[in-house]
Amino acid sequence: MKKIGIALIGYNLMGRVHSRAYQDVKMLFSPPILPVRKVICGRSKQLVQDAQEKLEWQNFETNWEDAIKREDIDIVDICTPVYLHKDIALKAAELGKHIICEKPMAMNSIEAIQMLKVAEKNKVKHMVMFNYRKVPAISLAYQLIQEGRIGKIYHFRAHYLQDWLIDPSFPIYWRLKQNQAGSGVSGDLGSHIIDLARFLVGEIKEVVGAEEIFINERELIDDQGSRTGSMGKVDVEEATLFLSRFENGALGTFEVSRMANGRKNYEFLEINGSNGSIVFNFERMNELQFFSKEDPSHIQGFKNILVTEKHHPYMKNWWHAGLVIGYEEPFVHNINDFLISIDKNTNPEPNFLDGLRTHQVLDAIKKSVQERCWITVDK
Ligand code: SOE
Repeated sequence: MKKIGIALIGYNLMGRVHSRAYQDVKMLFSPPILPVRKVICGRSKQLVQDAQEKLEWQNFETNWEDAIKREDIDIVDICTPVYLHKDIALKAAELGKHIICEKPMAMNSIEAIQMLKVAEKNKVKHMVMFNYRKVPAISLAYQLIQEGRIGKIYHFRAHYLQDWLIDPSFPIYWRLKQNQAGSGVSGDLGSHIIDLARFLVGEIKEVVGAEEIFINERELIDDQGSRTGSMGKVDVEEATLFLSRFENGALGTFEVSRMANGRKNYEFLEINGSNGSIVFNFERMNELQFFSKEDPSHIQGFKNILVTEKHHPYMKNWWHAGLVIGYEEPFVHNINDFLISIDKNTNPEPNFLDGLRTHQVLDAIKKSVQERCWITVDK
């Protein structure tokens, strides 16, 4: 059996999710190449050592360059704050290593273009971890749209809402700093629904947006993560709304927020077409609602499809019909697809071009907010 060595850079939430995904893909899927958790990397020796033990990695490093240059590493998996993505990805590509990168891919589209070019030049495989694409219900929605079951698409409507910034005493950590995260909620949550919009409906032509910071000052923390007692200015948006026109004529409505009280991870989308509609809510991620105008009129209405059958996308490797899956599984699907693409020498999806297209939409939203008008997405 072919094996492939992984270096994981970052051990927080995404590092933990990716670590489990490597384990699950090995145990439950039949990837053509077996991923081996060779080395995990993070700045704090104590924390990375704890993570190495708990997440079962063979070694640890505290310097990412040392981790990725190792001979036994073939895939570099980037789960760091956003401002580090570009340098790690460029170095990994130059060393000929394949790359998996968390979203948003970069600080902006200028960095994203550079990353794409260098990965292509060095002929390495690249993936952006837009996990929601690989939720079986979303893959089924894609299939229904491709089969023409909802007809010509008129509307795409999406919200992605969380509430962890509602507490004014929540401090400024890296996700609330422009120079480390690149943007606020737009890049973090908006990038997911922009990716889903592109995946399900098509390219976005133009946008008009509004954004807000409701709590302008929050407590600063030091390098160790301890509160300092001094206040700092929040420089990334907490909520963003935007409208879009797609190249195929559909209209889009998007809303993302970290200030939507009571909403923990409410990712909702609805697509209306000439022949039917589709509704997805991540809180019920094993279900897809489908309305078809083809149904006889006396039984027309939204039907709820439980997407757990063996014939549903990605479900044949999981349990049996009716046994639902959760947040982590779509990461397993992405990693399995990535390993297949390395083996077959094909292009994995979503890849750095998808990451770049998302950034081009994010940049257009930012410009629209600044100029208070519609902006054409620059491709
Ligand atoms: C933010 O709270 C976050 O962890 C995002 O960064 C992830 O991409 C999303 O899947 C869940 O929420």
